[in-house]
Amino acid sequence: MFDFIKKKIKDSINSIQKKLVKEEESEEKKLEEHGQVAENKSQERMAEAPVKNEHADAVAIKEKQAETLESKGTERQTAVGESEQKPTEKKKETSEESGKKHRIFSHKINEDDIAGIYSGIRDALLENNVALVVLEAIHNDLRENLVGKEVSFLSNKKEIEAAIKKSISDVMLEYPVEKLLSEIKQKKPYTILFVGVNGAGKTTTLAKLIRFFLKRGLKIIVSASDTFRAASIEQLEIHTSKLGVKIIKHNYGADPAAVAFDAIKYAKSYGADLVLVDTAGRSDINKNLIDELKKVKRVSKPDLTIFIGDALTGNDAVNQAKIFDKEIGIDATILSKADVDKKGGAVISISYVTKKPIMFLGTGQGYDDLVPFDKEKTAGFLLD
Ligand SMILES: Nc1nc2c(ncn2[C@@H]2O[C@H](COP(=O)(O)OP(=O)(O)OP(=O)(O)O)[C@@H](O)[C@H]2O)c(=O)[nH]1
Ligand SMILES: [Mg+2]
Repeated sequence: MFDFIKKKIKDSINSIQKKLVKEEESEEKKLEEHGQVAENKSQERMAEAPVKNEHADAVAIKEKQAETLESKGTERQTAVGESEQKPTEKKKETSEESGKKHRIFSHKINEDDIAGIYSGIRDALLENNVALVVLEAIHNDLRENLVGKEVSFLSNKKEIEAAIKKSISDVMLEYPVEKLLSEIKQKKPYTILFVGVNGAGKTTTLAKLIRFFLKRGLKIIVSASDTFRAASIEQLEIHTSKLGVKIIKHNYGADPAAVAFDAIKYAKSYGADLVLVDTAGRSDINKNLIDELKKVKRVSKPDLTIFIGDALTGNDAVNQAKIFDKEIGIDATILSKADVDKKGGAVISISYVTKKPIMFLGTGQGYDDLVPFDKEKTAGFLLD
């Protein structure tokens, strides 16, 4: 994930670094000129003095030159942060000199710098399907975090990287697994409804969650509420029999809401902790699908409705999530196929646009390929 954006972020940080090097070089040049003037003045003074002891004068000139050179050397060393002088050799700084060094060492980040950093990453984020509103939020956050900040020559890279990471992490919302598990404990049975377009990964993600919840000792009933797509019931049955959980099913064409109703009834009598309701998708979000899901939701009264989006589809997944939220109401998102998504735009945008947190990322086709979403870790991948 984020392969393309990573390079752009590095490039924009490097351009700030170059700017700092230029500033430093021009400050250094000024200091050198200052040193040269002092040297010339001292030579003029010596030339004007009466010739008493030529040898002593030559020594004095040499000493003066050495002193000037030494002080330049000290500044050069310090400017690259490699001062190896012993404390006893250190020349006492005047306040003017220390002010100059301070200027060499640090740089106050201004609007121009932010424009530079932002223009570098903006196009990359856009090309990677990050939504425009999300870009604006990242830009504002960068401004807030960085303008006026004094960065040192040596640490600026780290500080800018940290600010970019924070700005991107700030636009994402996460649904902690602990929160989900504690909610499940408080209601029996706890019903989760899975919605999304066809092929998004609903059934596979539901199967991964069976594994996840079984590992935590929870009793699960599955509702085969996709009665629309051919072979959908068999596909789910393969998973439930492999994982060893009970499935409630009707025939194809039956009312999906009635299946969910029966599954919840069975779960109550069986003392199950969880009911996971699989639903059908459609190639586009049409009225039939919305009406069907509205009815399933009305009948099953889920405690949680999760939108499953295919991360590979980028902005399409974000727009679908918006529609599902408006029409049916969603509480969280799981993005599947993050393992094959090189861009990462949906991951960055979806929670900002829907204001609903991301719960997990699907990272493969195996039952264990599901990782709790961690926004800081995710933003960290950008700078690896
Ligand atoms: N690489 C990868 N493939 C995935 C992931 N999640 C699902 N898939 C694959 O995506 C395809 C569709 O997954 P399904 O779970 O059948 O999707 P669905 O939303 O239930 O589709 P419908 O039942 O047709 O609505 C399958 O081939 C899955 O193996 C994932 O996290 N990574
Ligand atoms: Mg399915």
